[in-house]
Amino acid sequence: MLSKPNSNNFYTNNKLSSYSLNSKEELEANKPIVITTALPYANGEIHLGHISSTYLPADIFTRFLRISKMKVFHVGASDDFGTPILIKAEKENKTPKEFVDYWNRRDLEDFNAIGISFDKFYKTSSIENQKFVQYIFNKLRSNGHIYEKEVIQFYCDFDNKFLPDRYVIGICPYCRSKDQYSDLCEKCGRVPEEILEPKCGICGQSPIKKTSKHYFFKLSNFSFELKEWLTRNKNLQEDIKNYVLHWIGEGLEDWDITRDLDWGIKIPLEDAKGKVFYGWFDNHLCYISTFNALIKERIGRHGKDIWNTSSIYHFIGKDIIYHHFLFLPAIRMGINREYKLPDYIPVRGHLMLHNKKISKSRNWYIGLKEFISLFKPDFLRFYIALISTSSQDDINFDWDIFYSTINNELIDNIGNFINRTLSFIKKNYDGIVPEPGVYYEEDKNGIKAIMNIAKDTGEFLHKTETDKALKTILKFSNFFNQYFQRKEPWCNKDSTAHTTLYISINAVRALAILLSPFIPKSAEIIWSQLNNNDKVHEESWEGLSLLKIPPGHRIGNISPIFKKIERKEIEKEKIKLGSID
Ligand code: B3M
Ligand code: ZN
Repeated sequence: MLSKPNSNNFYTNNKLSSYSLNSKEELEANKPIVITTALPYANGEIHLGHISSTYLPADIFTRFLRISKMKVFHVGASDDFGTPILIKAEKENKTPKEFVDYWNRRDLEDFNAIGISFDKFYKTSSIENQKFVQYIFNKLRSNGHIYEKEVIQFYCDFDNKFLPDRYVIGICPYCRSKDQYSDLCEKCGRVPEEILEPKCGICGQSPIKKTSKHYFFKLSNFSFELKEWLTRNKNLQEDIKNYVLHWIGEGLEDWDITRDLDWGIKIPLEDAKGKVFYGWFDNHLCYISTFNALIKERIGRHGKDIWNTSSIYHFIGKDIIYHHFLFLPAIRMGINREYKLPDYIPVRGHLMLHNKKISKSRNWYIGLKEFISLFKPDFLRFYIALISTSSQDDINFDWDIFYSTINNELIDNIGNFINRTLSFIKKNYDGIVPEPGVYYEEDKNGIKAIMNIAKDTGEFLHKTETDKALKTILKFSNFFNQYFQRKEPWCNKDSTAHTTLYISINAVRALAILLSPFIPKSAEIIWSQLNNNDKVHEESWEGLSLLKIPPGHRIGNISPIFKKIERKEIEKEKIKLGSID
């Protein structure tokens, strides 16, 4: 069963016909892709829940598309307006602007530290967003989708203030949960029409009611169009679509988009002094205004045409479905789709911490900054990516499973294979990749595995199924560990061993590229130990399935890529967290 390919060029130069990305129409057309991630409120630090529900899945997807040579733009921003921010800034004796500027910087620092790679991270309070939001409002108004109405507002006589949204706390009229904000029930995800047993959020007294003129967006104008859009769009998760359709069936309430506050985007009308837009009117528009600002910076053009010819992805967590499946598309419909609607809205569930809901106030919580001061950011990315399903199901962070996943899967499986291949060549061949000799069945299977892996993993990544993609990579690495073990290249230095090492080093190369969307820093280290001149992220996904490391190539300086986590480090974190059942 011995055979030898005519020439190694067969593997190195051929374009692999088995691999094509034509499963999606945008890839065929090489359409640009716009990726947005839900905007973090500028009032507290990024924690593991944010990373797992939104930013990491989006970043892995972004990095995968970049290395697949797609034109991709990932935009984000801090969400700077809203009453919780005002309340917190007041407590800290800061102006709202000082307060949000601090958190905008801090968020970006934290995102950078964990490798979330934005093309632009901006803010809802940017001048561009303010102008854009006012433009959209005027357009909605001239299209007849805005009306004025006197509303009876809560007013606290004690604090001398109108009390919008989070300044009022009470019982959700739908699900009867206590201590819910008047603008969003965190239990059932709905927006209460009228909260029950209201209390002032500042002083705790019962507020009185006063009238004030507000502007309303006629969400009800769009019931039919929304239904049609939801039904037609095949890319949206079915279960979500069904209950959003159910909400529409129950009848949509118009939205009050005005607040009696100073902090916010001003309503561009003479008789609307002292009023600003509701945060949920302006924040999702910041996806577009930030994109436009990015395109202006990059190529000096208006972004509209590019937006409208791109595939649009909005990555969100499941508690903001209502806003992204109804409010956001309706507003785009209300401006005659001057900016196109999303093609995809990947929605993910919450991250639980040892099976309990994350809560900062109950100290059941792990801040991102603290986490990465203790463990490599790539460890967190690897673990979360492996458990993150592309669905609304909640996933669970568990210190013991984190420990075993990193030590057993990342280090004993992937790290071990990479390290043993590199160090074997270093020690026994002076760091020079030997010329392959005979190819046995197993060797051919190894080559096949390399040739198929770009496609197999790419298909999952394309559907933002990071967990399945990473499991496929783990299988690949496991296969090569066994291959190396069975071939026993340490027994002799003949051509059998040479073939093994030649194939193995090319599998290491494939792994570096495969892992680059998941653990980008570690992938660069693997790449430099292979002694490649460029950066791994400059490679191409398609090319990872080629055997591009030739015989005679000299590998670089090597050292173990990862260091195992010690049991005591984990025990310390568990103690910090307190009672784990
Ligand atoms: N700032 C965060 C949240 O409700 C909110 C998202 C806005 S996305 C346009 O989770
Ligand atoms: Zn509720």
